[in-house]
Amino acid sequence: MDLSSVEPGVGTLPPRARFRSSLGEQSLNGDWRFRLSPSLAAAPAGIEAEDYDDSDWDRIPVPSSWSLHDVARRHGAAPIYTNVQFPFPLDPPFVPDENPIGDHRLSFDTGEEFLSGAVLRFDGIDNTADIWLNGELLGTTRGSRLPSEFDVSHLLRPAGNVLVARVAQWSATSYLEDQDMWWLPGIFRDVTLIARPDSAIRDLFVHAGYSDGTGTLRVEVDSSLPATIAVDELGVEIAPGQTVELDHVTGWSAEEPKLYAATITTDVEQITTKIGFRTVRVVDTQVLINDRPVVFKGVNRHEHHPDLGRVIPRSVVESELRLMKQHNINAIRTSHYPPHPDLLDLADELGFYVIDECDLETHGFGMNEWRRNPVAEPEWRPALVERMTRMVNRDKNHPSIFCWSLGNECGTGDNLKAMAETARAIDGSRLIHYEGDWDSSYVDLYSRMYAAVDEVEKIGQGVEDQTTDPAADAHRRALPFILCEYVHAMGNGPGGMTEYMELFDKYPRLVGGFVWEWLEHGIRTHTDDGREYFAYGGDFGEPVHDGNFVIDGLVSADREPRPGLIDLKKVYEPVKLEVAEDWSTLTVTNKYAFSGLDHLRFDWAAEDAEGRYAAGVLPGVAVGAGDRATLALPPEATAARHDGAVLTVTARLAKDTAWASEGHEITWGQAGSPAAAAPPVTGDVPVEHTDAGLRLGPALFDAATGRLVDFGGAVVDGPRLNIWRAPTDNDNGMDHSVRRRVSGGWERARLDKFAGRLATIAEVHDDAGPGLVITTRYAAPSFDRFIDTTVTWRSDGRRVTAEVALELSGEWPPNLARIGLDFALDGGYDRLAWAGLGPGQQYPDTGQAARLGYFSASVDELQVPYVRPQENGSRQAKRLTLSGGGRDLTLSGDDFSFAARPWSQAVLAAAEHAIDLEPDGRLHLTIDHRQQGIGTASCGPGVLPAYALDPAQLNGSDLNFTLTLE
Ligand code: IPT
Repeated sequence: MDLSSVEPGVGTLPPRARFRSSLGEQSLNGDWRFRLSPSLAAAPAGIEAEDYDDSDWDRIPVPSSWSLHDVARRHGAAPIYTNVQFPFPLDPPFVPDENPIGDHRLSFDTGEEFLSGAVLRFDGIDNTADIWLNGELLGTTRGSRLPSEFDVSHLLRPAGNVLVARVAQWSATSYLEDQDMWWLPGIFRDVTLIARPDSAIRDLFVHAGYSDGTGTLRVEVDSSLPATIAVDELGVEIAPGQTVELDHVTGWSAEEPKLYAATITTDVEQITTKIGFRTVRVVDTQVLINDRPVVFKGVNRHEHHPDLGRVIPRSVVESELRLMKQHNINAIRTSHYPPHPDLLDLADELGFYVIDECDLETHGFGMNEWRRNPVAEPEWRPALVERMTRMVNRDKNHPSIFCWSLGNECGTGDNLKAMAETARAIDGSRLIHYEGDWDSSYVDLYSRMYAAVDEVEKIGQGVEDQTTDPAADAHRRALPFILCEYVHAMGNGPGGMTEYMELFDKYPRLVGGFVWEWLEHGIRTHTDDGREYFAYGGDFGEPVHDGNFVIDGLVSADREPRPGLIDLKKVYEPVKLEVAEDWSTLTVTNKYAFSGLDHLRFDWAAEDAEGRYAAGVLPGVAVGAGDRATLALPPEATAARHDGAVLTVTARLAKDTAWASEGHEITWGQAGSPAAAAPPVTGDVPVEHTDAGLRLGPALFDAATGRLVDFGGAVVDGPRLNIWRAPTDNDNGMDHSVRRRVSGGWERARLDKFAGRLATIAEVHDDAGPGLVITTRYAAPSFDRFIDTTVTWRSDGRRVTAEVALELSGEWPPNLARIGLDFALDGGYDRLAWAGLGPGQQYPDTGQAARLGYFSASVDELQVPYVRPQENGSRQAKRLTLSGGGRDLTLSGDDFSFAARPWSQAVLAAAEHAIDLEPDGRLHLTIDHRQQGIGTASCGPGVLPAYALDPAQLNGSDLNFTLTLE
């Protein structure tokens, strides 16, 4: 094997489109013989021989990522996760001698139809393989996520064919495939034998454009036989190369993904394919699809499966794309390689705008000042251009693809320009994308990742800084702007999505963005005693790794939505519904580019503490694409308004679609307010001195600590001031272990170690009646910064009110995590009901999906099981009732937030995986008066100033609040 070659694959056929012909295909997926060796030197010789005895080899399914299979794990294979850094020395084109080799063998018989000519196709082998059929070397595959086809016409026989693949984990081309994901070698996509006699069609190129109601169709057919192309639905029959203009064609868009079945027929075969009429153009810094400006509400999608690695069953792909559609996502960037072809078929059918990205990333060279970066070294150019050629040819017939991307994070270099030119020469009908060269001189979109809101706004206004090369400036200023990655969905968050969406809505040049990323890449793993968890970097003993940075998705590895996805659905809503404060009108903004609202129905419902008490439908909501209208709400809805009530207007699908059923909620709008805060009590019972402590109505305080120990029979420990939280990934910042950002400041200031000392405890008797005033000084070890917390307690005999006043002194880090009060409760409280925002979590800059209303949940249900545990589960309320213990306890106040957990915050912070969290038998309740936002600093900008909790800015109502317990 030549593992240090920088050349393209060897022995492969020229690339072509993928299509299905009546001539037939045979899948060679299935059980293959498999043998793993630790290095090429240790790998067995002679395996290509037909009579090689592989009877003592293991078996492995093909396709597979071998590191996830016991047959390989037993021999030392393991997943490796690195983000930017290469796990081996940067010594191109060489790779380490320790280079796992997976030998694969399959014997197969085949049918008559393959004997007059056939092609063998590998859809993806990571990283490189030598392939033999019946003892003869066919060639070498390179380019893990691109197909390689070999002509096997001269070798195939009806029975006893022996196919051998020697797969190496590392080769020179590993330097081109440094994507932020697990390194997972194997034959991970399908292997197929395809009947292709000389007379068969070699390639097909469908050109189907659309403008102003007219479709234009031309199909190039590479065939030695005459062919005809028929689109029955349009009554069209044309010859290859002939152009027809068609009236009354429905264009293809993500909103209305109309496809027409086409048949291409020759004397020997029939090919069926689907055509979508779609033209993409850049006009006045906007992207027009079929003449309409489009906003891309996208996500980055990697391919990962928690049990199978890079093998994703089609049913999983289908359900995840449906899930995307159900969450108002209309665009996918196939980060950072061409996806399994099924994805593109489904994107055509379900309706997504796709950026198809080439299998290329050389990010790790950046750690060495980009020395010897392959995209800048001439000897790599043929391989890079060939990769682009293979992607464009494989995927050129998909209407969903509006844009070709050269790759990701490769710095700059002339080979990228050569790739762009190559793509344009094959297919001038789509845009070209590459983010890494900010001058953007050879691309059609100005693309950036993680740019901050203020910079994006400048770009929207066209007043951004000049390009590095002044000659490129005019070109870039004429380009639409896209965020190929933004808002990093790692752990709790991302915060601040709304602010980006507002910019996309406001500035035509800002054509949208792609959230990083759709999916977490956890690997399902079990402890010795059988408990399940998702593993991340380092969990397989990798000496070099990037920890949980691989866990950064809107859905978990098994496609369970995280709160970020629920929020994104609201942020990406295609229709905006605004209910007037007095419930009299509804303002509807149709944010679709093409669709009216006929496919939706609208209903309203009014709810108060007793539940839903009035509801109805809204007839005739007709607002054209891009328009806005204000309609009167039905008089019954307006009349339903009263204190403590909420009106919700909901837009739902009026009938079943390919991705959701009739009734599926698209979005909603609300007005009203659940529950007014109960008025604080006036003190009319005196303090009693008892053996157990100081009693004030139902509250009993420990005289030595000043803490509440019993409330109406419930065993309580609190309140304790809490200004910290279990750091979120966004608090930790991008470099989790070294350059901690916000949470680093907390750690240095020891906010997690704050403890209170009772300063004074005294009785008062003033205009507001009798009460107990307790001042506690909170401080951290080693430092002289204090928060003096004074709580004045009063009771009417049944309830108590705590009036809290904080006073900060000393020097503080730039942010606090929260201003909260902690309580721990014994006695089995395990259910919470609240009036406020729900049902999901909400922080100052997240929780766009949280709605006004009345909610209840078990403590279990309140937890978000992040793979690496961290602060989660906060909800805003005016009134909160705990039950399941002795007597119900109710807390009320002006808007506060609460989090309730079966473990302490310290335990939450220390846990590395969700299974490290074990309930300790108490309910840990934090009542927050203020909290710092979440931001998206795990990769990108931190919390926006409006959502930061800066101690220097705290005043008045930030430091004074009231809570009533009953
Ligand atoms: C950016 C990468 O393009 C992407 O693959 C992923 O690693 C993401 O970051 C973080 O999860 S690159 C980053 C250094 C801006």
